[in-house]
Amino acid sequence: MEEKIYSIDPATEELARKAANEGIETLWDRKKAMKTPCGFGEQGLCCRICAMGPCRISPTKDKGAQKGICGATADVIIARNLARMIAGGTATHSDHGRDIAHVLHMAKRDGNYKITDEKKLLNLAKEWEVEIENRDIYDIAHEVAEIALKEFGKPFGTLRFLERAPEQRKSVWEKNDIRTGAIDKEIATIMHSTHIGCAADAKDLIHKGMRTSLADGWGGSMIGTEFSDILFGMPVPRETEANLGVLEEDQVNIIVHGHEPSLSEMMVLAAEDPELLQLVEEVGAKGINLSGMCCTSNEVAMRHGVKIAGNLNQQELAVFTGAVEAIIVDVQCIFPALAPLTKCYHTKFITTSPKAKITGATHMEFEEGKALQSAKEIVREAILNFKNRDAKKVFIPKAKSPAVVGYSVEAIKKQLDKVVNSQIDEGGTLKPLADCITSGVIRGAAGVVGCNNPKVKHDYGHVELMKELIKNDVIVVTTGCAAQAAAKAGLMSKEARKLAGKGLAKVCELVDIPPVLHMGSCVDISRILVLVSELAKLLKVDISDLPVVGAAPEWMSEKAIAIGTYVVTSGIDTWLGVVPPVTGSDLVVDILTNKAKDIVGAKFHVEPDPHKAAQQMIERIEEKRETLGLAA
Ligand code: SF4
Ligand code: MSK
Repeated sequence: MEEKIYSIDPATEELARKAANEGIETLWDRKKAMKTPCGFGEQGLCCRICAMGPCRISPTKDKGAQKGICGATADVIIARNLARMIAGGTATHSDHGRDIAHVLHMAKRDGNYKITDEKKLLNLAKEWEVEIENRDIYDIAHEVAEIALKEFGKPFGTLRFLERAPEQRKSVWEKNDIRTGAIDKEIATIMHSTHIGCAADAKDLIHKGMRTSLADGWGGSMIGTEFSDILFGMPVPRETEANLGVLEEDQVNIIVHGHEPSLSEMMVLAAEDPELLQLVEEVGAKGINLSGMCCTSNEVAMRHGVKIAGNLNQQELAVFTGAVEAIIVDVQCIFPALAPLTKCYHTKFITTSPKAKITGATHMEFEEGKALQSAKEIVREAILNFKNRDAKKVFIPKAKSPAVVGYSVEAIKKQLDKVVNSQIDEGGTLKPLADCITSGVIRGAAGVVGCNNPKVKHDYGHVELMKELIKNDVIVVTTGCAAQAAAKAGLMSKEARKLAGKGLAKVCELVDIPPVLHMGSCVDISRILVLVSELAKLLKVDISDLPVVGAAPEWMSEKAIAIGTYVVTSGIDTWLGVVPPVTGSDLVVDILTNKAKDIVGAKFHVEPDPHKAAQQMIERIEEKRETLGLAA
């Protein structure tokens, strides 16, 4: 059989090859056109922070420039660049969180945005000591939203959600001065400290990066997750399908792509509008087929079962099927390549956010004040475009897999209740999971998250790593494009229990879950933080003591760097499958992959081979079990 070169996913492989044969450019062609990547950039040895430069440091010690014009060493330049990447990622997730907080602030009983999960809102109000007695639920919501918005710029104090961590973790942060203040302040401080002629101490810059990263996971991302649940509903297990085979030949195919659920939720509603469905009939289509790509897909799959068209590397291929009437985007992970590509097809490429206008796209601004109206206008455009489809160009691959998605922490607890003896134990906790871990039936847990990256065969890193982990009785929780890789590979179906080790398979059967749990979008990694915090509290240990590990096998974005850093800073060892641009500094590499452990009890590991990474992760889990005195 011919070797697969692009992807382990049959739909991607089929379309990528077809595109290559037909001379249609994709990310893999542009990757090839880059030829050998810049050696300075790969190692992080270039600086363009000021106009005295750009400066490049020779990778060979004692030969060539060893300092920038200002005197910055390789250590300083690399730590500065890394800190800026963390700030970039934190800003991106947090601005998403801020937008959702604004949406909650504008929610009203007769508006487009309503409160769906009152219980979650009331719990949060109590957590934040907001008065709830004899108050209208919308007044409470507005006050909670205002408090969240103040988390971005409050002049004093630390982030409220940090209090959700176990005491031991909070002490680690306190002792090391990593307790994060206002979200925007942390990001601004990094930008300030990394300006020409400011901080020049690599260790301190990484320390600042760690503190800022907590403003992502325990700040902006957690606000995004909590408020999305309050507004749009708590995810619960739902069946869906994943891969480009979800596109329908006889329907109007609309793909939502990007991140924020405020747009995609309205698209779900608009696609059910009777007037628009009438228009669908008039144009000769059999219906509207809404599907998603990247994290916005995870959001609507978790809450409505909307089908998953694919992950990051598949966005161009979706257009290449010739069957997509519109690809509607908001923010993040949207390839500008979609603009010229959609010109070769009938597909409308519609941008909606003032934060992400793209030359060559049609911009239809999504106005949250008249959200449903805006969504309907966008859907109407897509329907009217059906008649422009060229049947000769249509090629929809067959591949798609069934998946069960929607495992919020609350949903996991509900599943676990299936094995709770209500005579003895209270339900609604993670205790059954903790018991499975302590008894050794499940050896531990792994969070596998992150993007696709053409440096790795598409989905290979995610899927191979997850398969190896579940085979060894390590339960996997996943988000983002990694989750979509798992869904496409069938790892989120009940059938996947067959691939799990004996102990994990038994647990999956008893509590009726797949061995790989879809926990949502990238901001939903905050759910994983809540999960490990609750587990640690149950076992009366720090997060860093738990037999849990993290991995980002195909990461690519600044957001992923911020995530990796907050996961490590929260006490979880994290494996990266793609080498970050830091190898030009022995000092920075040593801090990240060694000394970080002395500060926060966890560190980064870099291992591109997913099988080797899995073995290392399992060894780490076993080491932690031994230290905790858990069953061998
Ligand atoms: Fe060069 Fe220093 Fe300016 Fe960077 S900050 S470009 S190293 S002079
Ligand atoms: S969408 S950040 S490629 S996971 Fe969240 Fe996927 Fe990474 Fe974007």
